[in-house]
Amino acid sequence: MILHDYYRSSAAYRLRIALNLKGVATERRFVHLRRGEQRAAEYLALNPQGLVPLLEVGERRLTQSLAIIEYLDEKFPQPPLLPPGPEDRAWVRAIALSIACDIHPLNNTRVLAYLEHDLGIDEARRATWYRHWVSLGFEALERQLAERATGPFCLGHAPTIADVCLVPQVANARRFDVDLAPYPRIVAIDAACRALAPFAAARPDAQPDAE
Ligand SMILES: N[C@@H](CCC(=O)N[C@@H](CS)C(=O)NCC(=O)O)C(=O)O
Repeated sequence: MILHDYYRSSAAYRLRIALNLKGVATERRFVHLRRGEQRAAEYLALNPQGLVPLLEVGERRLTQSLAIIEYLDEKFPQPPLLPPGPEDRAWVRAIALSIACDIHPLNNTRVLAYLEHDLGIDEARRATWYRHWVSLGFEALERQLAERATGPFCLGHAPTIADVCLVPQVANARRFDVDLAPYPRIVAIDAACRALAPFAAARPDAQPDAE
């Protein structure tokens, strides 16, 4: 398998965590997003969306981090990233999706670049935009987690797909100086996860392409 990756990509970070939890090694190719390598013809031929991560599995090319994580969970069932009960599965998927679909896309590189170059929004207002959408998402997440997250992780005593999505989003929030004080449950789950070797090895500054 070949993982197309970028150290600062939080969607790729999700996948690095999942691969580490599963103990699955891949070849790595790095796509430098700030230099625009995701828009190069040879990368678009692999992934027409021009996004990372991309996982090549033989002749097949898998895109979308959550779809790839579910693929890995089916292919390498241990340790499971989805809990056994259907209601619990729906719950952890909902946490993962609220991050991957409702928070992250509003603050993606190409969105921030559009605000800057096409709409002329200055850096201070772009930062306000960023923090607004993360805070709105985290407020709801903190309340949802308060209802169910009684163990160290989003659900129970082992990380799931919800934690795999939460940790990279918290890393992004820290990078953009989002005040995390109002979200003690999120901060505690993030700390519990990052104490685990598979999460630690996936962090952006531990990657070979980190600058
Ligand atoms: N929904 C996609 C999102 C992928 C995504 O947005 N990747 C970002 C990095 S975190 C990217 O490649 N951005 C390139 C760009 O914005 O030009 C997934 O979960 O895989």
